[in-house]
Amino acid sequence: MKTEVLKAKELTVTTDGQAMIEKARKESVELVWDRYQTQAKHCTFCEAGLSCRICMMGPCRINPKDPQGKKGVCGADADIIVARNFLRMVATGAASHSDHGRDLIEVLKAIGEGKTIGYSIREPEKLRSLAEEYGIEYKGKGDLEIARNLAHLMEEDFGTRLDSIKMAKRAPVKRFEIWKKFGVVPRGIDRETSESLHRTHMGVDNDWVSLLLQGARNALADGWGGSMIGTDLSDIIFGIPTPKESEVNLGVLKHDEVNIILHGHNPVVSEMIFNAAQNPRLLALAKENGASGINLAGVCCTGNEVLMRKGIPMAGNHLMTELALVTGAVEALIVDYQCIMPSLGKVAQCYHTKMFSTSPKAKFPGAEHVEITPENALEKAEYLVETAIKNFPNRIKERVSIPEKPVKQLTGFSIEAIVKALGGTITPLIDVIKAGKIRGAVGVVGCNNPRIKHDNAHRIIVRKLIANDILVVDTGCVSVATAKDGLKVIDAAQLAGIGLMEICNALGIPPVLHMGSCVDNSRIMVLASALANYLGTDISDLPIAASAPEWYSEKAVTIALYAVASGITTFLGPTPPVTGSKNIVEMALNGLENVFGARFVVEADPEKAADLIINHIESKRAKLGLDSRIK
Ligand code: SF4
Ligand code: MSK
Repeated sequence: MKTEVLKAKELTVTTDGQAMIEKARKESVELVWDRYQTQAKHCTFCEAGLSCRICMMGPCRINPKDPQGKKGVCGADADIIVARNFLRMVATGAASHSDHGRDLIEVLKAIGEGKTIGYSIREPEKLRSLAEEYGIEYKGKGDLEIARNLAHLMEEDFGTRLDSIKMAKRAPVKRFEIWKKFGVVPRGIDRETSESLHRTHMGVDNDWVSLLLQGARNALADGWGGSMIGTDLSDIIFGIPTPKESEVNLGVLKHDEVNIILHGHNPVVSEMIFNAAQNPRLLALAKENGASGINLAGVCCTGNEVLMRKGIPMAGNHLMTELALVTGAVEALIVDYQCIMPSLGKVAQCYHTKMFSTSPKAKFPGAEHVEITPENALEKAEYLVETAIKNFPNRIKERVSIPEKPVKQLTGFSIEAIVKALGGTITPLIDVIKAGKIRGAVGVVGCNNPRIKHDNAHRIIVRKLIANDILVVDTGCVSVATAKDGLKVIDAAQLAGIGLMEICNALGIPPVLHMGSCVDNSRIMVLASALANYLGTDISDLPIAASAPEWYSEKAVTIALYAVASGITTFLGPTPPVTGSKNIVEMALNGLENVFGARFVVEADPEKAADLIINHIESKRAKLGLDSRIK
């Protein structure tokens, strides 16, 4: 079937993206949008969540037009099939974040045991505060001993026999009681994921409500467990992010330097590449090879990690990863795991770019595998940087195009940084929300998706929210979209409503605060919890919301579910594959309000989605007895 070639302007709102799509077309490089189009019309059974292939009596599918009609061979109806498929998505997302968290525990353990060169405890105070939370008697102990003890107890959290993981207790008491009431207090992190897979085997849990509640428990084990451990340990090992200036878009690549792109999610590898890129021997080698320096740039969430802590510039988000290579200016693409398209090795081979995989869990076609462990990380990182440098003379100058000048951004808004900007306590934030200058806050998070014009929904929603005096915090790929749109500089306060503008100018902050990578949504949970505790209420009472306008990933499904289960109503762009079950749709859009005090809202039109979010914030204000702009 011949498919229409869409113009670059129809695929992305970003001008650097448009330029590189056009270059790729001239150079016959296949991109994500080309493959999306060749998939033609999506299967309506799969889109509705009504196809099942979990056993060899099937595969089976139920007609979306007659969902109450035919059953699967085993007798599963539409509700069971949709719920099982959904729970498997949640389990995969939870496994991904939590395995990332586990890798950081292993680094902490290696530091404690003195087995690693290059990693250290950067934040001893945060280490001690976490040790206290875990009940470790730390007085009189050195950092390394505390690190060993903490690593041990955090490993226990993955398979604990206790009835709750440790960090779930960070939630407000009222929230924890709701979790208890509905039987969704997260137990061991691995246990929840493993149980989800068990329940979705043929002939185990065949009650759609029970399957969905297990989804909530599994998601909470991620949000208040695996992800939270990932964030806190990254802070301890690599430093708590503080506000710093940086730049964004493909213009951060340099004509005269060795360009190395860092992609994936875990900062363990990128931290060592950063160290290696400071090595005087390698800097001299770069000069010998005709380059004036070594330039690191990030993409996706590894990019967010090194941007938040080191100010390393950001080249782009999920749909920009292939396009970064199309510049022809990248000597090496170094990846860890998650959201790394298998196509990248092939795109790299269209240029002189060398691609390296580094995790034993994630290998890629067209990539050289250089396995990095806490023990060998510095040595291997130096090898990777050296190989990139030696590749610089292979750059074909005629094929290089770095499309535009970078945009400035202010990043690094950890909770600690936000509290510091507020003068050391969250009281001023509560006060300005009460006074109505800031109406509320929204976490805009998540990915890009080739089904949607790249970054378009992110820009529209975030601009409209700040114009209506709603503070935006963002993570993941959204954070790149808003930075490229110029919303992460203090001057962007001019685009905010009068109240938010006044606060941003007074504090010297942008109206859109970057809180990190996708595991760092856990920071948003902790902040929401602190606000609720301050007011002696529950998270679901606060004038806050979450939004994922362009999500694609199973991790995003898990994040959205733990946000709702934590009491935060979540607005989605793309519709999740659940429409085959009327019961589940009704539960997601309405019924969950009676369980968690929050629900899902699906609205693909970003203008309408922004209006719905604003309305939600104003209605929460009214319920709290604060002034409301609801007409
Ligand atoms: Fe078909 Fe049931 Fe097997 Fe699924 S579990 S493939 S619905 S027989
Ligand atoms: S990288 S999960 S596309 S945010 Fe975290 Fe971006 Fe989504 Fe991956």
